[in-house]
Amino acid sequence: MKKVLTYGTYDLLHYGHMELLRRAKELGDTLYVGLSTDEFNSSKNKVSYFNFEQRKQMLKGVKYVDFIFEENDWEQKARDIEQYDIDILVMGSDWEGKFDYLSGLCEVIYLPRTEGVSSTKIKEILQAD
Ligand code: C2G
Repeated sequence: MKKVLTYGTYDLLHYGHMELLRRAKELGDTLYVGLSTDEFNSSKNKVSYFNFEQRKQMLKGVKYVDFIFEENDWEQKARDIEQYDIDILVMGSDWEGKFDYLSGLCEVIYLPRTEGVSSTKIKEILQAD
């Protein structure tokens, strides 16, 4: 059973997120998602449109996702990989190279980011109304 792990905010769930989750799941059998908490986001000066519980609820509706846990800080990834016995860490290409330090613990794969869509763009449209 190959276990795949990815992280994100997954705010205003959109096609780019779905394409990432779909391709990540295709790389293994089980997909774990570290979902960033509102507190972690605020430490990145990032405010999501939907709160953690709402974002978690939406992700639970995605057939590719098997397990969701809190992403509270930048340091937890190595612990998560060990704890969940992860085989592959997958992130979008905007993170290219940023998690190579974990390649001693698991395979690290960056998938091409889906162009033309982002939570930021969608939020701007929502706030313009
Ligand atoms: N993504 C994508 N294409 C898009 C938008 C996002 O492939 N058009 C990918 C990102 O590369 C990321 C995942 O979807 O792998 C989730 O994106 P975000 O919710 O924006 O997450 P991010 O802010 O990148 O948080 O510790 C890592 C962070 O939690 C990642």
